[in-house]
Amino acid sequence: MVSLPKYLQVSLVNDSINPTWFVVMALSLIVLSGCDFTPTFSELDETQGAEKSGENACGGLGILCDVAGVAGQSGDQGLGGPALQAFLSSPVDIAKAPLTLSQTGELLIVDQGNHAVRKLNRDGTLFPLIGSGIAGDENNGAGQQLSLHKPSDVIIGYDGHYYLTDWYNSKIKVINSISLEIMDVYGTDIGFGGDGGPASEAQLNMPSSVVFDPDGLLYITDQVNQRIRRIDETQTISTFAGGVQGLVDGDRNDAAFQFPSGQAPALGGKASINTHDWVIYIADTENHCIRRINFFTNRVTTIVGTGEPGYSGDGGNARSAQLNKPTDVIFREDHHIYIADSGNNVIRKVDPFGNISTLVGTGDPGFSPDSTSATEAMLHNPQGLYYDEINHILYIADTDNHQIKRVEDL
Ligand SMILES: [Ca+2]
Repeated sequence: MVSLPKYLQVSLVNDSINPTWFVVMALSLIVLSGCDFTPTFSELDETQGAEKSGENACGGLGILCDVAGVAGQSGDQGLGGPALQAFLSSPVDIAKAPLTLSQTGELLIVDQGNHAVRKLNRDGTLFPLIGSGIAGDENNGAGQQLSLHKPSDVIIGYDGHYYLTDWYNSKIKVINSISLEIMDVYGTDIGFGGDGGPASEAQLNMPSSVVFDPDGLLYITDQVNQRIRRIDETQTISTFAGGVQGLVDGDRNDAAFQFPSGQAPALGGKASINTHDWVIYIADTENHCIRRINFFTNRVTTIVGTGEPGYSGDGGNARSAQLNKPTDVIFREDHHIYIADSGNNVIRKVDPFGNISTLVGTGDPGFSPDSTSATEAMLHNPQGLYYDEINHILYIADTDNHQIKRVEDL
């Protein structure tokens, strides 16, 4: 057991390295408890003293609903109260905590401008979870005693712990979801180095997101280093794909990506994984494309976009369509993908046949009243997505509106 990463140790101890176990556990608990993220009127009525203003009855297929934050207003006020009246600052990512944890399926929000991760409880109340709110890299304690610097992404590992991408610190922090203490840190300081050695001693350059493959190996979009790094079962880090700036498909060792770089670059290159088919999807932000890495063929393929920025192609094949600085892409189990087409202020959707459409947004930056039809509603530079497979809800980090929104989509 000695140098195994924590997530594999837990899995092996439980004799359950197969991620299917985890999904089945989560599904069965959801079924048993009948949990849905959105509280109903009756649930709130039963909760003495609950803030009625914290819930949101908005809903319906294709209707865009507010989840947290106040439209167009950045800040950190209102924690401990209704999320719809609390302030966020440039939120960029969302994840839903599994019901196998002691918590109850709450939503995690990466509140980048506040250097923090917030927790949205099922009753609609927003709480601080990780981060002091002051930019830094302190590790003296747990939860709010830790400091972060512009975190960009969070996922929940097969071990149930949080894998937080601390973007401006160029580190991946593994945070115990119960004690909220740091368990592991990958990356020492900004730069490039350490391939072939321990991930804890390597250098990353503004990593923007992490994903796990079904074997529990961790993949990092190492944004400014223009590559995907991999941490294997011995905690050794290597370059998995890319390494130079460009738009080159083919063998993953020769492929090239173009993620934002330079002084204070924009966020880019977030990825997600299709664990059924062993495919990683990458928002190749400055190539205005979505790329795919197939684990079996070891090839990188461009699947959405022409390479030129624009907003075109809805109703046709995604490969001929134009995107503008996509930041995030997520996969749905029935082989749809969603794209945070950030520069176009919209969310695009690609069906299993490769046809692209716009699910949310008009193309114009702005915001709209709660309960607006998604195709008539406006977003402003959305940079993060999460799809809740159980409830068919797409969550959107509407970054420049400082809000989290949701839309039901089948
Ligand atoms: Ca994420």
